[in-house]
Amino acid sequence: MAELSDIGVIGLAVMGENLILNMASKGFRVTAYNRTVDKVDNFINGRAKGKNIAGAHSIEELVGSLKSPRKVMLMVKAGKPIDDFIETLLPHLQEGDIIIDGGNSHFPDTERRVKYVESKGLRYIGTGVSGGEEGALLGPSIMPGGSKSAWPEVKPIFQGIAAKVADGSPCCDWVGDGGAGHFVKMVHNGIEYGDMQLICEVYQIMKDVLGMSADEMHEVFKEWNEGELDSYLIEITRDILAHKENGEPTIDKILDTAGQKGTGKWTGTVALELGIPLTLITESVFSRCLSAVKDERVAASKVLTAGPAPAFNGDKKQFIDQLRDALYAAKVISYAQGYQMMRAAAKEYGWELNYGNIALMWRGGCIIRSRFLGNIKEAFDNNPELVNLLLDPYFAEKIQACQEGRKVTATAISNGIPAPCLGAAINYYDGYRTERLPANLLQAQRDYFGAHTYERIDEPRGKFFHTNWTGRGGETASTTYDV
Ligand code: NBP
Repeated sequence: MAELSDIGVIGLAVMGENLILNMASKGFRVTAYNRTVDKVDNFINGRAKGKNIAGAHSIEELVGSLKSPRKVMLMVKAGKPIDDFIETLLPHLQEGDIIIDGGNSHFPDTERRVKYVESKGLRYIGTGVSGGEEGALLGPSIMPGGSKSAWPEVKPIFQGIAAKVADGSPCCDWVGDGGAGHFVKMVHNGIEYGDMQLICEVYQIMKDVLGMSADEMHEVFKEWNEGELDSYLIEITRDILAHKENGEPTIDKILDTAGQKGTGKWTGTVALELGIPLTLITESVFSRCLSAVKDERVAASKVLTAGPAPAFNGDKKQFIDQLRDALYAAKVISYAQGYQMMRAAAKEYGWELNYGNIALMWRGGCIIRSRFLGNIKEAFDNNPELVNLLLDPYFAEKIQACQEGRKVTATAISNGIPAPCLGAAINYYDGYRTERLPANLLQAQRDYFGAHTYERIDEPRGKFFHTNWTGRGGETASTTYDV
């Protein structure tokens, strides 16, 4: 009888193939299957040749090749294909077997699928896998959630193939029940949107306000990558700026419209549903939307000509330091908002999230990997109940030391350069630390037109008042006061 495999993987596109090769390189035997079966033979006779990888030409053959409890990982397009494969697999699997979805599924779908598969006596894991093609092959960040009893069964494989940080800790740990794994992956992707847009805003300010060349910017990003901004995205920006095509910077030839696949939009939508001010990530999604209407912007640039022309006559070196501070502070604020959202979701969905471990999972292998995620891990390890990252002593001190960075947003506005995410960051910071916001006026307006009532500063919380503002209204208050 042929040797049984540790795991089966369905889906031989870029992620599936590379994950299988990664698993095999770590000593696990894998059976590969794909809807279009030709791809199985191509893979087995190509990249998988001579490795501990078997090919299956049917679901029966795949399931029959696996050790019990069987583990089948789906690396296929998110959405209906996942539901279809679950239905196809169920009749062939036995109680206790495990179906794993490693694609970018939306977490409510995973919540539903966990319940459904568990109702059939099997177990289900929905896991975020980040790091793209290279990560999948050499070590991704893996964020699994779902049927907790399945975790010990897959842990050796997942932690075996995951990226490792300097002390050898794997960038993979159990996230939580239901759709928690895919939720955390969604927030990761949202943070990725924010980090990318922040770097882009800094790039445009350097280019258009300071008039820096791609080579000069390359040098600045190179230097930043050796300090506390050290991260994958700063590193690739450094390299992109140095890339030349016929002696000219390649970056200057690229059309300024950005695409998106939807995970940033999900993050913003869920933030609105949870009532979390996830302002920076949401602005980064809108920035991509605005970039996409290129023709409209070109037409508008000919009509809306009023506005300042960029001109800088300050100390360039000092301003570059302020840019660095603004970027660092805005990143901290973005992560603070992302973690607030995870706290809110944990409460809403009954998940027990370990925030320090989440930072560790993102510390390596994924697109947002960075040095400062190590500091975030420390912050939550020191205080797992930390309400807001900005209140952690390390980050509170750091952000207070970055105050010169606020001049960047002011300079961008006075030079007519859009910087929505840098602006969102400083506005959130100032809003969060403001003891008395103008919401007294807002609530008065609500009470004026809708009798929505208000609380008073000279009365205990929870007592509600209504004023007959015009003398014409009645004394009846609405019941819709909701803070
Ligand atoms: P794709 O997302 O391009 O999916 C290709 C796979 O899905 C192939 O195996 C294809 O089979 C299968 N498939 C499709 Br398309 N429609 C199907 C259907 N109706 N029924 C059954 N199978 C179907 O592959 P990928 O880029 O490797 O990504 C896999 C998952 O990982 C996705 O959820 C993706 O969002 C996620 N992800 C991707 C990346 C990345 O960098 N690419 C990073 C992180 C996560 P076929 O060969 O028969 O057409």
